[in-house]
Amino acid sequence: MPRGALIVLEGLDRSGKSTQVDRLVAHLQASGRDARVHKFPDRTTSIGQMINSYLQSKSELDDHAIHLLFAANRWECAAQIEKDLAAGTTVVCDRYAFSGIAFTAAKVRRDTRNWGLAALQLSKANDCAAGLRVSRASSELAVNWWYSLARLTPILPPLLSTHATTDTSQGIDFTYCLTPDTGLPLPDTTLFLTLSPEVASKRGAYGEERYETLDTQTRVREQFALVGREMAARHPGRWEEVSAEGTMDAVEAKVWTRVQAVVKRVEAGGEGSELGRLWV
Ligand code: NYM
Ligand code: MG
Repeated sequence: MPRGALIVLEGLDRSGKSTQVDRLVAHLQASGRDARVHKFPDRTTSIGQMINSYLQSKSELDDHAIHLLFAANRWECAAQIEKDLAAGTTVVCDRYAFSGIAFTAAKVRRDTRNWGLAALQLSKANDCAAGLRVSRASSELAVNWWYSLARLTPILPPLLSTHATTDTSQGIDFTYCLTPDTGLPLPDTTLFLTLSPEVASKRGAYGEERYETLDTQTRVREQFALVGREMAARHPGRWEEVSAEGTMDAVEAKVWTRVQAVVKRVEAGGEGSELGRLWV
């Protein structure tokens, strides 16, 4: 019996991924195949519950720690995915390691945040009302504006050096981001649903979750482009962009055409049809 195919759908929040995943599974089943969805993060496990609480801002975690939890959440499901594939079931993942890389790598770089923190510290030291505004300001612009004022005072340098050495939680290297998922089952194809962050944000209000802002989604989109480049270099032919700008039916048809071709190739067996390992 041929193994099942591993299919991944990726995209920004509100790109229509989950809808397309459901429709794809319906197509697979209607074509007589066994198919199963795996959504990441899988919030049902105990690791998934920690992730859920982080996404809902009920807990704070170091950027590395949450990154590793997302990867661990995939690893704890990897054996089941492989088992399903071996049994001939097609597995469709709603997000995978690529979201892991893009969302973490998109986090604000260390420098900016450290400047902001230092400015904040300084403002507290001076008990300055303007500085307190920085603590509530979410935009880097405000932080930078306050910093340009703050740097004119002599108290800043020692504060900066303190933070430069103690705060290592912001800004994570791209290569670091992809490492923890090395060796996971390699998707036979990943379809990246492209939608400009502006259009996505107009599709309906973002939810309450972390990362659901236009600013973050724009940075995530840039990182996804780098992920696509990495895939082209390391696993050519396994990353495809599919425009998600059309109607749901139009997107559904494009997704099904592409997936059908991949599923048939895997079913045919032969060279290159065995399950690969991500980044290996
Ligand atoms: N997310 C998802 C990550 O930051 N890293 C990951 O590894 C994965 C799989 O979680 N904004 C982010 C992307 C989403 C959020 O996903 C929750 P969803 O599909 O909205 O439930
Ligand atoms: Mg979401």
